[in-house]
Amino acid sequence: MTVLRFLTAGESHGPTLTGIIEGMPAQLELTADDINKDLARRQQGYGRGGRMAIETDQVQILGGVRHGKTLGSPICLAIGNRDWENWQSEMAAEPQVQLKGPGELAVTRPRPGHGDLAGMLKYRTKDARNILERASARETAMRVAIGAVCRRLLAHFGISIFSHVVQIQNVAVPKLELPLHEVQSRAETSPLRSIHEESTAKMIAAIDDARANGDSLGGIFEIIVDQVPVGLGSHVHWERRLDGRLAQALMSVPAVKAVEIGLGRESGTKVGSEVHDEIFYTSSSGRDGLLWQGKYWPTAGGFYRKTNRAGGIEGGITNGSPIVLTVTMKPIPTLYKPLASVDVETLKPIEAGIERSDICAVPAASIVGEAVVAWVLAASFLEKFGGDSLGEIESRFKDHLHSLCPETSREDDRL
Ligand code: EPS
Repeated sequence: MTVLRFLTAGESHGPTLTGIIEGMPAQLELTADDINKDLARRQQGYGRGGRMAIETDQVQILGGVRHGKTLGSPICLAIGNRDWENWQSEMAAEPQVQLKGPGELAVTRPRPGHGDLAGMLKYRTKDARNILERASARETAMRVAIGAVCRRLLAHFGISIFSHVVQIQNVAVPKLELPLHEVQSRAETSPLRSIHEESTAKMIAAIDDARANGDSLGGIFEIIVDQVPVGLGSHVHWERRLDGRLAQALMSVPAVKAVEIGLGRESGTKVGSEVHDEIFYTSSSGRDGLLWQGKYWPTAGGFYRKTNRAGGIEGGITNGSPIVLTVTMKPIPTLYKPLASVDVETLKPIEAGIERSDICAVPAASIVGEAVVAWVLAASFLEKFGGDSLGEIESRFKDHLHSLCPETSREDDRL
């Protein structure tokens, strides 16, 4: 079923992060710049730590692309870690004879909330570095690169994905009725990806407070997928339901603790008539829709809704409304004023270790969220319309859009 797959490898302070995507069609325009833009977006946001001052993430495309277009072969990506320079002995692949023993560089004070202790017990090591290097959110740089490739595919078919931060700790952005392009442009120019300047100032103050107290902060962000056609995902089997797949992908982003779709948790507190989106139909083709090949295509034929409480998914299938996801991130586990822990070597109580970290990374997490959503959508897009080359996919996509409209689905309109 899944025609698209990827693997990533690489430690936070190792030489490089690597990713391979298999299943992308041939002929898709793709350059390193397309990917670097998203890598730069992930590095921003008020509240980040020292690492982002060291790195300027840049991708190298090592396979699968020739003269600016994909070949249909596996796409191999690499992002070097500049910080590797400072970690060459600690993170060397070869045995290090100058070290006194395996414990010399060991990190033995696990941080509550991080993967340190559970990972050490699972992988039978007394050095948390063997765990934290891969549990680190550094790994998300490659997921953003892979998501950027998926975003190119989706953009070719008119589908766009963006995000904005709606809460940091207890500072919530008020609900504003803004056109989606305005939400997007405000988020892109805000230091916290927030669409409301007053809230941004309060969020910055909250982050400054947390920093002064040696603490960290989480928050909530929203992801919107716009101009998505009806028919991605399926109701027929559990693992094909798009809502389930999106939730899994988003929950796999470090520190994400909750994912909501549409009304989300609020839907459990309302009656059905306040939750479900009534169905209407218009035969006029002038309604806003998916802009593709210079023409607006209604995303669900002529069917439309006046509300979008479902968040764009019914029965595990996109219904033509924008997909709206709300994602909650917990505070980062590294605290500069550490919590209680136990030294795994001495088994004595001790303060948790301190690894360089961020105070708040919610804006960065929202870019990672966009990327993993792009991945899930690209995979389900290729399941529905897939082919070896872009042209083949375009034919299938056009056929689907035609089939949705009774007025255009005549046999002679088909490709
Ligand atoms: C991050 C890289 C890490 C952290 C942060 C995010 O680099 P370093 O550990 O060298 O500072 O800054 O990771 C975490 C918060 C974490 O818990 O691992 C990145 O590239 O986003």
